[in-house]
Amino acid sequence: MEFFISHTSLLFAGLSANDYVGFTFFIGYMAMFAASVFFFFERQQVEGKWKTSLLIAGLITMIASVHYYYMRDIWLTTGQSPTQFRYIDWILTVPLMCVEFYLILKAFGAKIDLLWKMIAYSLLMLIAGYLGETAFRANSVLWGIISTVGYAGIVYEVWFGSARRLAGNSNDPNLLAAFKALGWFVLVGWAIYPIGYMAIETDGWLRNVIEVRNLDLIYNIGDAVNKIGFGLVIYSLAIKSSSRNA
Ligand SMILES: *C/C=C(C)/C=C/C=C(C)/C=C/C1=C(C)CCCC1(C)C
Repeated sequence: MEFFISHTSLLFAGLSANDYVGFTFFIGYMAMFAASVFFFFERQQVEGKWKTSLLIAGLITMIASVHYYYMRDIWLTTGQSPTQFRYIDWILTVPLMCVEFYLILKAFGAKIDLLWKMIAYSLLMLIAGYLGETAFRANSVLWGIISTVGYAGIVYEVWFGSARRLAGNSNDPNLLAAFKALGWFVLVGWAIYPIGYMAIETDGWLRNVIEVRNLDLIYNIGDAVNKIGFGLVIYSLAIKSSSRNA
């Protein structure tokens, strides 16, 4: 009991009133936890194949929520960026977001190759980004550029590539609207991350504009918006498509 009390007070002593980055770790954790509960329960409201899409949406926010649980602690106890946990989270959740694209396009002819291509781009993007933030930080610009090639591949696929063509040929206005919304998440929502990355102190291009402490602030806001927002687009498509056929 004594341990419990001292542990709790230690935890809360660690979140000071002006630690805005710490706030976003807590908000991100709880928001993504709540979103997972929502997506899992709402599976009952949708039919057939949409249950899988909602399951994946819930897994994305749940995986993130568990990582935020650890990241909060690291931030509070050390004040350091929890880079390893951040990238472990991304390397699981970003490929799952590619799975969401594949699942909604499957009925309109998407082949498994499309999924592998998008996963390969994500891995290139995330592994290069991780190396640039950690082992090869002195060359973070170079690794950032390599990472951006992977990111550009995903953007190309969604805006101009085969994914875009399948959505365009679907003749399903609900699908097309949801696909476009997801495309904006990838183009604008995901662009938040390279901006955060450029705050890296050694040679980040924006290191004199954005404080390093804010890198986590930027990543935390980006994660909540992108993971919950992405899931909500899938959810609304699932609801619309289910009631139309019911
Ligand atoms: C839920 C997590 C998501 C959607 C994470 C997305 C991450 C990115 C789009 C990261 C991109 C990066 C670059 C394009 C260059 C610099 C390094 C990264 C990894 C921050």
